Parts: sequence; C-alpha cells; structure tokens
Amino acid sequence: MPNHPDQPSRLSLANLVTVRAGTSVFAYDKARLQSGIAHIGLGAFARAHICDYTDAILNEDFGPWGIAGINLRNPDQRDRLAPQDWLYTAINRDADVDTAKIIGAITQVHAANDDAHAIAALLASPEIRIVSLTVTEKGYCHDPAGGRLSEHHPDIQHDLNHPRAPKSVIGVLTSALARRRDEGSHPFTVLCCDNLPHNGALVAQLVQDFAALRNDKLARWIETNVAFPSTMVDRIVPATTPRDLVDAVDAIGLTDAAPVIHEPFKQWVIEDRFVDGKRPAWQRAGATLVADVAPFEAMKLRLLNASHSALAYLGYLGGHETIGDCVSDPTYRAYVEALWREEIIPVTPAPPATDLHAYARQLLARYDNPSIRHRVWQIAMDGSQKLPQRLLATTRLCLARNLPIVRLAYAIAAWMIYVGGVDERGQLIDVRDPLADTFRRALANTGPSSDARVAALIGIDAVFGPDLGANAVFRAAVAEAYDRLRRHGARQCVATLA
Ligand code: CS2
Repeated sequence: MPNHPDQPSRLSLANLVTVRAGTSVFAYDKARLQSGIAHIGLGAFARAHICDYTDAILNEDFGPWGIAGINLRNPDQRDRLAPQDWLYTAINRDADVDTAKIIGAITQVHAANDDAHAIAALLASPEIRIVSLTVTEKGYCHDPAGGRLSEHHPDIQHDLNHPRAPKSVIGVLTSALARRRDEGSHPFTVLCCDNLPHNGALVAQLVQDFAALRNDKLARWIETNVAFPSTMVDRIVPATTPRDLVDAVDAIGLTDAAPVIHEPFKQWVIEDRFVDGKRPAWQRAGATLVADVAPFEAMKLRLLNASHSALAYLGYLGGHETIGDCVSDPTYRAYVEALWREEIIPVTPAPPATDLHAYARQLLARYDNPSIRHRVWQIAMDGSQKLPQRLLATTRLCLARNLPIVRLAYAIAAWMIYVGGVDERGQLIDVRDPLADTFRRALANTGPSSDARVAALIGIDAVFGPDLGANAVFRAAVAEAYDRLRRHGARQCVATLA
C-alpha cells in the first residue's frame, strides 16, 4: 500500500510483481525456504556477500539453506527488513552502471535486545547446520595481539555469570553448543567470516577458552565435535547512505529501507571442513573450497586490508575523504604501490597460481571504481583490533629479515596521530575504538614529545605485543615517522615515500 500518493510502494513479496524491469529477482519459492544457517552480525557486508552467494545457490539448486539473521546489539536491520518480508536490494555498482538484484535468502531476523529466547531456540534447533559470523574484529572480546579471550572483558564477565542470557558472540556460541550437547543433538559448524588471522582457529580457541571457564568437559566436547573452518571473505561494501536509499527507489521502482551497495568483485575462500559435510554448494556460486585458507587470508589481510588502513590514516590526516580520493592523488597512489612492492609482497607467500603483483594491480583497479565511495573514516574505526593482522604481522616479518619498514612505519605513526584525536588543522577526530580510553590514559601525561607519545602507545601490549614494544629498530622507525608527520603533514610525507 503506498504511504503517499506520490511515493512508491514498499518492497515486499506482494509488490514484487511491480518491480522495475531490469531488476533481477530470486527465482525460488520463498514460502518453502527453511533456515539452515544462522548468521550473527547481519550488517551490510553479510547481506552483500554471504547472503548473495547463498541466494545464488538457492536459485540454482534449492535446498534448506535460508539464512536466519541475529544481531546481538542493534535491532535496526530487523526493524528495516521485517516490514518488507526480509527482502532487500543489492546494488552492484560498476563505474557508471548500477544493476539491482532482490535477494530473498533471509528467512527471519532477531535482535538480542528483545528476542533472546527466540535466538536461543533458533540456535538449539537441529535444522541449523551452520552458524556464520560477521561481528567485526572487536566482536570477539579477545586480545588482538595475543589471540586469546579477554577474560576481564565486561561482556565475558557478564556471560560467565549469566550463561542463559549471553551478550557476547563467544558466550552465545558456547551456550548454544552446550545446549546441543545436553540435548544429545549434533553440533553446528561455526563459520567465521571476519578479517582476522586464522579466523576459524581463532574462534575455536576463544570458544574453548570460554567453555573451559564454565566446564572442562564442555570444552573437550567442543574440541572433538565442532568444526571451525577458516575463511577469506572479500567484497568492498561501503556503509549505506541516505543517497543510496534514493538510488534504490530509482533502480527498483519500490522503496527499500535496507538496500546494500557493493562493488562487482567478490571472493570467498572456505576450508572444506563442515560438521557431517553439511553445507550449501557455495562453489557453484563461485566460492573456492580449499584444504588450507592461510595463504589466501594472508594475501588479503596484508595487501588489501593493510593498504586500506594505511590509506585510511594517512588519507584522513591529508584531508582525503574516500579510498577513491586517496588513489586518485598521484603521490598516495605511488605510496601504496611502493608499500606493496617494497615492504609487503617480499614477505607474503602467494597462494597457488597467484601472482601477488597482479593481485595488487587488481586492488588498485577496485579502489579506482569512482562510484564506490568508501570513506576512510569508516575504515579507520577500531584500528586497535585491525593493526596487528594488517600491518604489524608484516612489520615483524620485515624486521626479522632486516628489510625496510619505512612505509609501514608511516602508516602506524599516522594511526598514532589519528588516535591522539586531533587532526593536522587542529580539529577533533571522532575516534571510534574499543581501546579509546586506553589511548587517552596512555597519552595523558606524556607531554608533547614525539618519542614519549610513540613510546606510550607502543607500550600497549594488546596491540603491539611485548616483542614490538621492546624492538628498538621498530620504535625508532615509528618515532621518526611520527615526528615528521607532525612537522610536515601527511601529504608532504607521503610524497617523499612514493
Ligand atoms: C575495510 C574492510 O572497513 C575496513 O576495515 O578494510 O571492510 C574491507 O573493505 C573488506 O575487508 C573488503 O573485503
């Protein structure tokens, strides 16, 4: 029913018949779709990636692989999708053409704030074979440098005291697995799709750390029975903007409160280790199933995500708004090319049949897509959780081989200036990071000296680990970069690194 005579109707099953020609629409009978996957963290990325792959499989080879979404914090996605029968538009944005597709793979969405019982019942139900996750790096309540559970994290403490009403993803997974075990039912596969190193093994460790705090037998049962395959996920999906809502109406002729915008490229590499081998045939939608995801993951974290973070901090300080703006500045472009060529590729193993230089060229072409406006501020968020796997792991490898780290050091120093909270024009930066208070405390009494400020931040073990904190070569390189960034500004420094 139209809200207003001039306003198009809302996207829904009933209104699909009026969708604008040229829009592709899922071809299966959504009323018959059962949920086989529960996805925790149903944000824009998951809806543009995992749901897109799964939708393609349902079109080709219909099966019980509908996706039930769970959001542990924010009910917003549920509230936007519920009135439209969980349908939404995925807009593929190429340089000058938008193509729209209506995705039907979602069967329901729950938000922990008011659906805790429904979530527990869903995860207990044996039809759910896979619990996939995109809760971002900070969602795992772990020590990003060490890869172990942060037992003192307030959410973990809460979950230990309230195992029936967990808040954290680790608590939710452990309680659900405990219930499966108590009820004698089969476990589910936990499929982590966040940009973390060895993400499956990491989540297995965190769940076991947490389970061991509750009950050793449970920890052993999980270790023996549950599969945690690692994955590498890739697609650039900027946050949806008000302008995108208008573009969605233009594309499909209906209003959609929850469209997602994505680039054409997508990649998914998955370790083929699922409980009882149960999974959708994602390979038929272009996913790669492998025995070991490690080299794919290292390539993606160290080339794509590292360059994103480097451009985010140096770009923000230099006054660039998006990744596209950064790479259309010739000095930033040359900087990122040199960063890959001189400091990252020499220490990164290539996956089978992959040329890392060609991969880097392809990344640059993706960043050049003028219609994907990926804001550096969005990428700069949560740096404490991202730096270890994106920049610091590579830095360690270079240090061990006496290779240069100058461009890496500038990216790290730019992060330090960024988290200090004041930009080059003296304006405050809206720093979003779970360790923001730790940064503030570390910097509170250092005074203005660059060396003291760098030393204070390098001393945060959760980010740098005890080894980098104690490494004199690393410290000197970062302190010099920090000092030059403050004296000359990011643009001038980047020009000298190109
Ligand atoms: C980005 C990623 O926000 C960020 O930190 O680096 O979300 C990036 O866009 C994706 O990993 C691309 O696959």
